[in-house]
Amino acid sequence: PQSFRRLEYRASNYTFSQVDLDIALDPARTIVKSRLEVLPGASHEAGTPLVLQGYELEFVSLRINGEAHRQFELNPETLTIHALPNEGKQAFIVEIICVCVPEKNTSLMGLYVSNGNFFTQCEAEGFRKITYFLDRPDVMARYRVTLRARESECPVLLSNGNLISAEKLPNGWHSAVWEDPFPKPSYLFALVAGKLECIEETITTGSGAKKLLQIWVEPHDLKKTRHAMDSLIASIRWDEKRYGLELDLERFMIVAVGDFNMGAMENKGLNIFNTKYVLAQAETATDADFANIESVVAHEYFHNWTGNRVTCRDWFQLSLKEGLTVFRDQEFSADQMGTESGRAVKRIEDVRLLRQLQFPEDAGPMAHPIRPDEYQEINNFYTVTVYEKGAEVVRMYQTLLGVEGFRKGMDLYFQRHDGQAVTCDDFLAAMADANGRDLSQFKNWYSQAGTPQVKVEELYDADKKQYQVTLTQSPSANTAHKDSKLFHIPLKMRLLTSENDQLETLLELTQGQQAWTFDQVMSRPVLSINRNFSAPINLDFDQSEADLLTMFSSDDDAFNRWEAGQKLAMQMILGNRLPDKALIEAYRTLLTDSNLDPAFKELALTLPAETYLYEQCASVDPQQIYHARRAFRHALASELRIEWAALYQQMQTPGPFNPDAASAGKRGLKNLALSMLLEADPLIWAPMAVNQYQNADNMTDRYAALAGLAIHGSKSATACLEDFYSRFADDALVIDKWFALQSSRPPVENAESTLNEVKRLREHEAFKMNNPNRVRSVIHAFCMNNPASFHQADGSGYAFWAESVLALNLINPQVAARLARGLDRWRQFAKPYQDHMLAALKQVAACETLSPDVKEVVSKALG
Ligand code: BAL
Ligand code: ZN
Repeated sequence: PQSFRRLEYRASNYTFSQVDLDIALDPARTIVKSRLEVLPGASHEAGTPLVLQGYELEFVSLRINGEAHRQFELNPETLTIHALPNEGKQAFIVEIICVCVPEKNTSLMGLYVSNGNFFTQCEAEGFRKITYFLDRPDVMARYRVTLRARESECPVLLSNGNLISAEKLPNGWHSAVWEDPFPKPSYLFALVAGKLECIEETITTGSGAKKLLQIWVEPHDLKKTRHAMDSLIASIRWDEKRYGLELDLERFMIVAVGDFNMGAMENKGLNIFNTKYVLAQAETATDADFANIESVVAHEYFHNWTGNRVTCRDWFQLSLKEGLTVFRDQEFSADQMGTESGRAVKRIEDVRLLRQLQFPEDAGPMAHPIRPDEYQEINNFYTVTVYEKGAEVVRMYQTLLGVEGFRKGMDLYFQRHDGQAVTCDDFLAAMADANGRDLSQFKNWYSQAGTPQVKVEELYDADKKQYQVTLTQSPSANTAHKDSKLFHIPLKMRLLTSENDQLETLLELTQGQQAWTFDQVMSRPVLSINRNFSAPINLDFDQSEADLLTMFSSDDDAFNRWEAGQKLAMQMILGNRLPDKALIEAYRTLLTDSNLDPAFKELALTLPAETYLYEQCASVDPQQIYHARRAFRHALASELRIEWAALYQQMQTPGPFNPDAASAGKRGLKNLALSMLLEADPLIWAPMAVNQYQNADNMTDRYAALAGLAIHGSKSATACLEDFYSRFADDALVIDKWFALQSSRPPVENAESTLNEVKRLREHEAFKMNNPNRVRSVIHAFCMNNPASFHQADGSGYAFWAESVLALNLINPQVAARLARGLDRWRQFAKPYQDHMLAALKQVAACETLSPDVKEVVSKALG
């Protein structure tokens, strides 16, 4: 397979100034006419051919400067045009006609049909499935798009930018012309056509300009769009206030589609979203759904500046836009929480996700720097490393430079690069120059993979009242090599003392080992370090359980307070211990503290995920970890049952449903209490759960009750599951929840194995192998989100995985490749798991028709 390397970047030989597209939409045969104004590129060499990318297209004709042109070669992935006028030294016009077949497109890249409507997905390299093109992000052009379709089938015709005109055509056809005033790369092109309706609102932005905002959905979903619209307006306001960035187009549209590979896509002025991240109503969406919609709407909107106005020079720079935009959406969501403790809760959630998903990636065969050096299939690099670790790297600039310094850097970045396709180095230079800082060592975060480790050693001299901390950094064992460079690591710290007289300071660890001494420390302090998770590292700090308990009860940094509790629980679970008396009492004090945010309590009482526990073991026995964690949870449930029962009552939220952070936090804690009560005694508490299930006025409560019953093996679960299905049979997103709940159910004593149930769900009339949301809710949920059921000693889970990867490979390579990542960490497991995983990987690798996507993942796992 072909590999692409970052250092082999060459500027394009040719570029386009203007692109005119005329697209006649037909599911079976869409005719695409393009007119390209071609210019020699910055590195143009006279006489070189123009090589356009094109994939799965039927070529019809080629003209240059109005004349039929025959000097070209057609290959499966390229159209190479020779004998260009004037050796290509001056501008010329290329006109191409080609055909694509949207109804046959199950990859959901390029132009495809979903429920009778047309949609596109072009990032990263989908535009080449629509027409022959220089399909690379550094070729930026103005687009004028004419869409034609049968009016009865496609009354709505949308593309990027502004609507210029619309007209009726003969034979029941009609057309619309759209023009995007901003030059853009092809990956930001979009069209949507079909039977859709919208809600709309006009707002006035900071400079006084009027903007039209629209959210387009299938007509029956209109009632579920209010929250997305509110989220969009809040995002627009936030970006004006925090970064002085205004919406630049006359209109901004969001369209929801039920068949979509990712969460959403930031096409200029025409964002296309997975329905999952648009549609919400109290009865059908959980608090988590509401929060996710707000953050994804914000993320895509923020891309308008970080991604679209300033884009990536090449795909190795993906984190330039993604890391930065995730950081921006995290900050937005934190502000939306409305309180300091809300901000901390959001930070804890973000770090938990990073450590559950990104740390394992960085420790496995797909480890890559946030700016990768090499890939075979770029679709495989839309990873938690590029996104979430990328966001951590951006956050570290802000930690080092301060909020104001970071803003100065952003301002300079836009001043220098608006309208350009640039690199991560350009972003770093803007941050450094705007603040007069030397960030040359900080660059290593972009080039080295792996989670660094920082060892902490402390020394307190009671006579001298002196405290010393020594920090030693080392690269991750997975990615270290002889030329590994040192990182620039910002670590926030504070000495917790009974006098409470030490302030928070920022340590900058830049050498292999550094020591800091603090004077006038009157009593032995407890060190609170890497506060608010200021750096994405693993701490190697042998803190005593007594110190951890002190932090868990009183650290003023909410993140580290939470972290201390997690560390205590983790050590006990891994040591196969139950919570000791001191920890139970600490939990009890925390749960009954009426000054604490309920959302924080919920996080503090939620145990580290199994997959995070795996990361702490040299040889993972998944069943042993599952049982140790479950026993620990059971002890917490029983020992604190009086507190759980009281919280269940206290955390009720009477009155109409409100998805705001405070209400959601209460519901979260109430539902954790319910789950703990069911854990303590399913027989006693099942009737209360059934009552909550039946009488809930919102999905959060209804789903939590249903999940509690199913997970804890209650006899009432079956009837409630049936009821749930019939209540919501017409709502695809809710039926996804129904599938996912059953597929992610951990093993239940005396019940059928989850695998058998998953196999039955796969035969269910509502299961569709070509709908990514449905597949993710059954197959991915089981293989990637249900470790205790998936990792069976007989290897049956892995055989199911292999069969599913191979089936999906033929339908949708991206969805298949995502699932293929499920066995990345096979080497980490004990026998016999490891042997069965290896066999399953080899079975997939042996397939002769593997897509490049799956092939890259599986060969790296085996490599
Ligand atoms: N650019 C792909 C989808 C997203 O990150 O917003
Ligand atoms: Zn993004």
